[in-house]
Amino acid sequence: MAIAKPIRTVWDIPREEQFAPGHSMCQGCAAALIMRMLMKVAGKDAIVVMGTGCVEVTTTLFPRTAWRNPWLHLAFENTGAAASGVEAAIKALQRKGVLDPNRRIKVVAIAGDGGTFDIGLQSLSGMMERGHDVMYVVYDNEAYMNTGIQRSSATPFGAWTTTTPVGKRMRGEPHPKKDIIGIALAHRIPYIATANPAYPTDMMEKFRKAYETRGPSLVHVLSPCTPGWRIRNEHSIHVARLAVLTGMWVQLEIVNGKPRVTVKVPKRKPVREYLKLQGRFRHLTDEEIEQIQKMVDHYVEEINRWVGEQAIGPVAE
Ligand SMILES: Cc1ncc(C[n+]2csc(CCOP(=O)(O)OP(=O)(O)O)c2C)c(N)n1
Ligand code: SF4
Repeated sequence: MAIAKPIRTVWDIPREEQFAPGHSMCQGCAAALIMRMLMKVAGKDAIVVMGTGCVEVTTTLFPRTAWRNPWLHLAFENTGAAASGVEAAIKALQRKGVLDPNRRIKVVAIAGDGGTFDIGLQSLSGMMERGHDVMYVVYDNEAYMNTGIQRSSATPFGAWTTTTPVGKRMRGEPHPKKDIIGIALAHRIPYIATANPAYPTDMMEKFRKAYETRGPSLVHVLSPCTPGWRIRNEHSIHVARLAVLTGMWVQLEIVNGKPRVTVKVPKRKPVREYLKLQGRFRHLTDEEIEQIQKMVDHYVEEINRWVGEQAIGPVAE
């Protein structure tokens, strides 16, 4: 039985709220929106397993909680392992008849980019490799935000963070972003997607499909962070959309290894438009922006070749 109806337009978005207001996320935080939309789709029968990060520290200020679902807090490094354990326990209880075997109870694991790309990578890998029936959502704000904006391996090339400062010896993050989708692909899991809160119905439909998948699924969501990206509160969704329109972020869905682009961009905007709104890129020179443009052009070429069509077009000013 389908869990939620397909989400094609805003009219399909469930009205029920499983994520309560009153948390302490920053104004303009995209992760707050992402969690609200995720939980609308997941509904009442999800068990949330969460690694340490902004979402966790801001939504569970003792003695209150914003989660109307069963919720388990994990250390940074073991979100995937704990999610696997909860899923195995559900199976065992259903087998013994303690829980209704026909009830679809799904484990939803949530972690930041630091908790996923870096410290939690081994436990995520184990979860995917063993084939657990877990939906894993990584909200990627591209740094360790709740501890004060330290870089992660998801921080993009050239971005300022407190551990990739801008000075004589360093010009922000020196490495390109780690390819978490490539890592998930190597595990041959049935459902992988990238999503973005500027495209809410696309994002929620991906959450729905990931939730419905039997076996491991991973949704990688771009999550603009107002203090960490040095953006105005009211710009977070605008910036998220520019990530797609410039080709910095491609909206992908990979079902059983077959990729497609869900939001095509026939004419791409120059990356400068994405970078110029963000204080973390303020120091970049014209040459450095050109270097990032070339990196994005190359990435877009690779994606187009992979999906077998020109899903993302050339830069048109
Ligand atoms: C092994 C370990 N090292 C360091 C920490 C401290 N710590 C807690 S949350 C966090 C950063 C989390 O970053 P990310 O997963 O990107 O989430 P965000 O805060 O950006 O939402 C760190 C370093 C920890 N809890 N455990
Ligand atoms: S620091 Fe960033 S990710 Fe964390 S709550 Fe604030 S806006 Fe959201």
